[in-house]
Amino acid sequence: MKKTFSLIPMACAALLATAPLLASDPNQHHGHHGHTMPASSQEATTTGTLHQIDPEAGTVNLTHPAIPELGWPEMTMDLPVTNRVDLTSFSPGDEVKFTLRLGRDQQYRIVEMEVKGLRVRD
Ligand SMILES: [Cu+2]
Repeated sequence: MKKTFSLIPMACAALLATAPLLASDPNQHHGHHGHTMPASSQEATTTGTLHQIDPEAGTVNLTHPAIPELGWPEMTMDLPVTNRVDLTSFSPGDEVKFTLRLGRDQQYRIVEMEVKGLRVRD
């Protein structure tokens, strides 16, 4: 008997289909960006679908769309999360909005993350 494929690729497709919400976020604010833009961006806010969450290791596995600010294609990957983000409040399958920031060690980390859809802010 053959195993069925995981649902993850379908989740990616669904995410891409809903990508237009990336296009504009009138409520975005970047109060900590007081200086001129660096040559390449060290921070980007985007969306994703969580697949795995490891609070002990401080990592998540997620699928994110292309991130033009960083020159990243759309992909499924593991990302470290800073201890400012409480991973115990997330579940696999959550659609999230998150901010990546480049550390001095040239490693991108998620510095902020929230579930989309549950909490509506305006
Ligand atoms: Cu990636």
